Amino acid sequence: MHGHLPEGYLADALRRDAAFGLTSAPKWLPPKWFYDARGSTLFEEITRLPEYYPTRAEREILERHAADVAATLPAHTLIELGSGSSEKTRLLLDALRAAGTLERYVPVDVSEPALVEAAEALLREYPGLAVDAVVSDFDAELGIPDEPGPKLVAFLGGTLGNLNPDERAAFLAAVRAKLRTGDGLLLGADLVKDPEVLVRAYDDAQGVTADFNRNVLRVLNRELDGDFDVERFEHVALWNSEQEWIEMRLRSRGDQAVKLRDLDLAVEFADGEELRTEISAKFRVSGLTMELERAGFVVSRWWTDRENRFGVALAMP
Ligand code: AVJ
Repeated sequence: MHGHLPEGYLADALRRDAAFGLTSAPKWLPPKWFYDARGSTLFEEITRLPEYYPTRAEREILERHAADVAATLPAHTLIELGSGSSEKTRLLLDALRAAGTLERYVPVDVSEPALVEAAEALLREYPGLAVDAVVSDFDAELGIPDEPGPKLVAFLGGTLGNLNPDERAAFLAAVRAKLRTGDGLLLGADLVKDPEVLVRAYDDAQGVTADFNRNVLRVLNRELDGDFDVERFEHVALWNSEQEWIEMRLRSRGDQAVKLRDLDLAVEFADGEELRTEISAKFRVSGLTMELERAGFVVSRWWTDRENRFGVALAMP
């Protein structure tokens, strides 16, 4: 395990994000704070919901095309950013192993428990594979190691959509700067589609996404000694047609005052006031191809699922 994060880094980052976001107008919090143990479990549950198609659509693409990926990019090392506990990784590992090139797997994630669990399972399942987990905040220091053989950096699940356009450009350029000729980036992106389908994916009938959204308040309560009355915030998911992204918000039911004792901060919410918790941008193949080109990539392949809901691009420096 390579801890690229200094002691107290995450605690400080959370304090800064909460202090800044909760005193901004409108109030906002970055989505990375959803993912404590409970949040990660809720996200896993989301991926199995009938309404949440992206995970299944991306898996379909990888099931059909992982061998193509391995043939186009005979990587010795697979580096997976924001790996979580992804079972989709196995499709890539299997394809690279079948191609005979795979030597090393490097999962990169902010969550150390998720990394340890994933790394241990893979070590058991893939004897002979070197697994070197890297704890890193991929929007700060990427955690992409310099490798001798060709490396494939995978950023799957559509997580790119959590970044706003400026952050996205900076992120893609930073990944590009870590790659050499012969390396590649495998990028999963959710595609623009019927807004009703999109909104349902982020506002499911069982309320799992609502619970996931509110989880960020529980994280603040625990980590910053806060007193958010979690159930007094209503889950909102809406389609921003201009920006082409889904927004998740938490809407205050009634006027409320919240204290975060660790920050010595009192925050007031007016009735109906919304706290913005996530954007999840949806892409067009043409638009994302241009963004990749602007970051210095050449897009060599695009694959989509049969219903054209989700895309996976293979881009090269
Ligand atoms: C993990 C960022 C890809 O944006 O679809 C799922 C997170 N949020 N439901 C997404 C999420 C609400 C997810 N990503």
